[in-house]
Amino acid sequence: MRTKRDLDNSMAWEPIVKGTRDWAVAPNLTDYDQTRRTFSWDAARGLLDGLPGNHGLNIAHEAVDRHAAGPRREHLAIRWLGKNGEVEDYTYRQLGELTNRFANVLQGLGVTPGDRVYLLAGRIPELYIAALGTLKHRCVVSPLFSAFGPEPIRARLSIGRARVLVTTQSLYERKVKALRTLLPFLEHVLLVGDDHGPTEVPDTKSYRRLMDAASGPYTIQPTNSEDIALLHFTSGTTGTPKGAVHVHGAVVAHHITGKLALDFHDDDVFWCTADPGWITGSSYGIIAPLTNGITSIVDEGDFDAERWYGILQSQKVTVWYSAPTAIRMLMKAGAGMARNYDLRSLRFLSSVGEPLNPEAVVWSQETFGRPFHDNWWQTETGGIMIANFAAMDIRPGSMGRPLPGIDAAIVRATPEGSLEEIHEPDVQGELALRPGWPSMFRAYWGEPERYQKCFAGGFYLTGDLAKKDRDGYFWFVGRKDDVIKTSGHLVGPFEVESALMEHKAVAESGVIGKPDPMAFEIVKAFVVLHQGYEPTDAMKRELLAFARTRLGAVVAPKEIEFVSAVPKTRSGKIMRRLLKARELGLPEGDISTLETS
Ligand code: 6R9
Repeated sequence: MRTKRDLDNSMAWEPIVKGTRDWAVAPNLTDYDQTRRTFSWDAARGLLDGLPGNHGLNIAHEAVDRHAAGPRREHLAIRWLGKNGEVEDYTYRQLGELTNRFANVLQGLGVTPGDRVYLLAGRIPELYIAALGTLKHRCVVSPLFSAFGPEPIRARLSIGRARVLVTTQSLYERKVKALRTLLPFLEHVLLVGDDHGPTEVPDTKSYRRLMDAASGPYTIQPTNSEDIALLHFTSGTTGTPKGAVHVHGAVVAHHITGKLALDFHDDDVFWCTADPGWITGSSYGIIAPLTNGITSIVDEGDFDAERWYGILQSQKVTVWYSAPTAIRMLMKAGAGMARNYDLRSLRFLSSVGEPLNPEAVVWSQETFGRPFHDNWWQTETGGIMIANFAAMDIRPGSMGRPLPGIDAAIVRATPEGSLEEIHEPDVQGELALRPGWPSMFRAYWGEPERYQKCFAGGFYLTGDLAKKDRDGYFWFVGRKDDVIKTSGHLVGPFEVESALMEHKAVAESGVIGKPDPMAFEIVKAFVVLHQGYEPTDAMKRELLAFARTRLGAVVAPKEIEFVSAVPKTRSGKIMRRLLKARELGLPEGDISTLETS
């Protein structure tokens, strides 16, 4: 299996040349250069309705109401597949009614536009209904991973000062109840029963009862395209999690990237495997397929190779959006398994979140007769920025080319401290984007300075290192900072270090992403123990369990190593780069600021 280190050699892979005339369905974008030349965001905006009476742009209107009132009203919007085999279908009309009810629930509780409504649940229908209903009521929706432990949940609820939380009874009891005294701003907790029924739990309200009592009609009030719609948390190297703020106008980018990068056509059955706790699961698991009026599959279950192939077959999925870790797990299960299923409905396969190794692209071409199309974006960009398009030849290992309307560049700092674009091909620098696309984040919640630091020289700086080849294809090299990508999830080392430090035996810790053939990276912690504590296997197990209880499985370290000291700069910053270099047996680089005493 190829890892990140091998990606440097990947330009040597044979391109996958796709025929341009034998399409069963012609791609939406057939001539890249031509589309780039003629593209305008105004024209993309023109593909949407806007609220009746020229009352602005609201994501939920574009995603639900305009279809519920039009020729696609009886079209299947969401098919939900429960983890125990249940199936629930929601047409655009039904989704319109249910999201109206949820908007009325918020209204009835006295929740007002701009208030934050957080969602903490697995992929259940109520999550999707609440998200869209929240947008109708012009509140800010913030979906959290249900796999988070209490600490990441508390931090995120506090940063955005959640007024409402929609969650399930069991998640509430396991993860939120004990935090309530720390969350005085959290006024309403709406619980979905574990059987999706009504609940009776002190200090909470029953989602089902409120929905049953709510009235059906709801008119979305005028919405400015700059009104805040989504708050999606991401991680940095230091400090608290960052709440990326997205506005209703972002829907223009969601919609057009669905068409151009994911090649949505009217009759598509689309399956985005991502959880809405991750931006992919919001932008493409909720918004983009619905604004395009197509059918979206939502699977509650976790990854399981047989289950996934079964879904592709039984639901006749045509467009599939997944992530490299999952693709590598399918590869591990073997191409033979895939051949037991009829996967001929699949037309377009796409991947995001981590480097997609060239081998995986070639494997999917051999196994499905279709290559995975890698694309690149971030929580901050709100939508796909760089992509391998359906009509374009694929260079396995490359992220593709910028979307029409997106100017991407490779930049570096000059000796004078300003920023310059690197025009020579194949030279590594920081991947940067010219601001101005509709789904660009508008702030980090409550942190204007942190936001400002992302911009310089007329660019948004992504924090990723990349190269651009002579034909304009972009190649991922690595992260500039120390954030960790594990199974597609960004993890901030500081959040993990802080949680470990709360254990009485831990004096210090430094956390890195250790390369992993399956998950891209795993979270590894180096730990210094206080005097009097022994670095035993039992202590290791205790710390792993402690971190897992506090942080949840996604964020907690998978590996712990005891060390006598954590290397730090003279100013006291943990040198995670050095820990990583040592872990990999690489040269330790410039250690001139390393504290030696
Ligand atoms: C959508 C999403 C963003 C970071 C990004 C980069 C990494 C995303 C990638 C990729 C290599 C790709 N990343 N796509 N790396 N190839 N195709 O993933 O958002 O969770 O904010 O992560 O993920 O490092 O900067 P987010």
